[in-house]
Amino acid sequence: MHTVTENTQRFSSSPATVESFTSEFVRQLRYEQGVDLGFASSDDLYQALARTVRRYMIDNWLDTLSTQTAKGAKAVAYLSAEYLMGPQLPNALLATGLAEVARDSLAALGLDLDEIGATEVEPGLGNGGLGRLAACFIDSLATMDIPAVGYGIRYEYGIFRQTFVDGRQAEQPDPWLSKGSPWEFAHPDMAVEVGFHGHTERYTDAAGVERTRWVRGDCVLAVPYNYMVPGYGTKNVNTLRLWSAKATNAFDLQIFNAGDYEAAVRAQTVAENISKVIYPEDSTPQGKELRLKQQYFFVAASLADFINQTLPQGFDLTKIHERVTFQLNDTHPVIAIPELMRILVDERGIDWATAWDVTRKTFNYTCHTLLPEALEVWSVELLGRLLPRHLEIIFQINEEFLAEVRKAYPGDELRARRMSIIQEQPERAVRMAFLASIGSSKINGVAELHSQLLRDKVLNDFSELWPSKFTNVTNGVTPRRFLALSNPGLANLITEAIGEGWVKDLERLRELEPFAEDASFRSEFRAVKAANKERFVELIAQRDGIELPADAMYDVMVKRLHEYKRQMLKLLHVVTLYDRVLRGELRASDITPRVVTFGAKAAPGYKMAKEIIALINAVAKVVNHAPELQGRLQIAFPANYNVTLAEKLIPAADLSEQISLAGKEASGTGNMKFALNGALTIGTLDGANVEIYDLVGDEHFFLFGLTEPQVADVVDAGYKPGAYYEGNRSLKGAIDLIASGAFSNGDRNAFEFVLSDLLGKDRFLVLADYQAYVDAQDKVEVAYADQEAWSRSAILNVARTGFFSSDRSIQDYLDRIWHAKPQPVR
Ligand code: GLS
Repeated sequence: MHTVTENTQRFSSSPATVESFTSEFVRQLRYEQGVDLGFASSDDLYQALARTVRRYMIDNWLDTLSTQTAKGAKAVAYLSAEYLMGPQLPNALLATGLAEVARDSLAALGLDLDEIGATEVEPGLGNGGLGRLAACFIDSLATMDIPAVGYGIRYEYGIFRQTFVDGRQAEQPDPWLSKGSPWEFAHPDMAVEVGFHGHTERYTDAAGVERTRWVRGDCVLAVPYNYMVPGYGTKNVNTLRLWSAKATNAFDLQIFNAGDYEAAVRAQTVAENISKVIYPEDSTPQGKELRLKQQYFFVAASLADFINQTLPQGFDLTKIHERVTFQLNDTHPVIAIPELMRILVDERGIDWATAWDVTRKTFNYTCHTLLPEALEVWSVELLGRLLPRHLEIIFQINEEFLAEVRKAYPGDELRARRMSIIQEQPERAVRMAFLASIGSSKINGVAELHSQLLRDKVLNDFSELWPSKFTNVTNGVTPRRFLALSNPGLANLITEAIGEGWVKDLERLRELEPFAEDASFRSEFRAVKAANKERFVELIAQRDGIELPADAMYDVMVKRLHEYKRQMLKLLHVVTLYDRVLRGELRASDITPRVVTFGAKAAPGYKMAKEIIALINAVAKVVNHAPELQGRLQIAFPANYNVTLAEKLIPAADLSEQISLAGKEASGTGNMKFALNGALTIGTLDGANVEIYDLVGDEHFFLFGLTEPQVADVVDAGYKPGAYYEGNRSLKGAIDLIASGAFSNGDRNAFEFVLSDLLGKDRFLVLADYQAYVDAQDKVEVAYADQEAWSRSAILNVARTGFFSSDRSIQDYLDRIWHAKPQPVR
């Protein structure tokens, strides 16, 4: 139960009583679901409940729309291929302030709110941090009354459901829409046609001007589905508009009548495939035609929608930048840049120079990576075939841009070649990050260190040419979902200590600092943490059949499985403890009871990541049954880590593992959620860890590992992982134990793929950071033994990480990039 009290129904357009809520619920059940209470299935109950709650947001939503339209103020259009929303019902209850009323109404009918809520299937329309960030940002935009719309794709299948078969990852489809979504509003009447293929041709228009047009080869319909995005503590309810693909001509009756049923619906299948499934890739793009189609599909629909539906009729598009800023969430939507050029030049007859000036003022670009392999490129061949006019436009942009470079750096032909949008090797391809950088007003990284590395390394030539284009906006997370909702115990404790208001003004958590010195507050804080562990233990027993002790240190590493994030390093620590116990170097009774929890999906085509998952499960199987370690060390690896699980797990954590190789994690946002919920971080100076470390202070953070410049030095000097292995007894012990078959029924080759890479290449310097990590873990053990000091540190982590509210991120975007203003609904 959440009792964050401040968001009462005062923002609701029609305040609900238990009676009115109950009668609406029963009405929904009867007249929308078509069932009697006595016959309702759990899904009927969920659908009716969701529609009941939704009903209390709609008036505000429509008022928001009319307010924003009437004011004609500048809007933010967030273009993102992913929105990892998480469960909708609890957030809607929080925003409307209806949680208590709903609970009481249902109870009066003999129903349980939590039980009904638990049947919700979360929309997994994102892979990880990038998609979750987009979801946090639209929450903050709504809360801060900013006219904003999120544009994306309504994937029919979300991110795959992970299961383990013999410890190995298997992927199941996620048909999240199979029972329908009560949160969406379909508008087939507002569908937009999106074209592909075809060719371009020159022609002379009526005024005698030479022009170009794109003759599209085929078309699909983009059907918008609207979702409400309720702000917290405000009447403002923004819109998330997700596009679904439909065939223009679903069905060819002539072919059908001739008997070829499959051919008759082929067009439908081809069209609808576009929004069928989200690509399960995180940080590495897959050069798939369908993916480029998805990108153009949602971006073209979104631009057309904004221009034709949101802007007043006849609006002068040379002023579009005064009315909207299109934020490019990574490179996925970057094809929007040539698309706007095409609209302005080809469709509206605006001259190229003016159009280019306007386009650059309209877009801004956020880069979310540092991995060179994650910078998307599309082959010239594919782009030219799928979007011939866009390729021409890109070539022209490039030509003019290179002329500018040559003028700025006469004679520096190498530089011009480096900066060209078109790469020549290994194949001719369009570098989307370069196109984004050239076509945007501002380019931002997502943490201080990341933005610095963008300037100094990844986009160095561009930052030399246009230093003032570059800025930083450190990521943030919504305190609504990740504190108020997910950790009601802590939320109440905070409110009791410092009063209301912090949910919308998270820096106020600073006022908690003196409470860290108060023994009775610390004891209440520990009680909350203990209750959160109990709650998690219960959930995981039910969900996964995993039995866990509640009275242990919860050491948690949850994030996508990626070599650079170094789940291997965490695993080597566990294996080291086991190995040392086996050798008699360490008494098991000296180990602080710990539950090491992993949660991680691997991209289905990422072999190394999948092998590491198998290895973690193999180690877990042995360690969890080793008689020596009973009650001391246990690994929990629940399958299918998602937002729903995160909301239960993060509040239970004591130790947050943020151990990526310095210079690889752009920001991280899990790191923020853990600190905000009172976990201490063990981490490297990478991504936003750096800022967390600076804010919470060295005393309250377990820092270890090479820094980014040190990493560069080690690599430049010719890194030899084998030397670390040979030179470190406990590291050698751990690796040898794996190689001996101890975790694979004696099979010495089972993990050869992982181990030979580690000893031969180790691209992410796991072995180089091993000893520092194990030493830092020893410090964790000592620190945890002093529970008073530990809770003091944990409370200070909460008090000092208010900076990481996504409200602050959005304020930074507004001040540094967007310059849009709040338009509160009266
Ligand atoms: C990511 C980065 O890897 C994360 O470090 C970052 O926190 C996130 C949001 O900015 O973006 N980039 C990516 O492709 N997936 C991510 O999670």
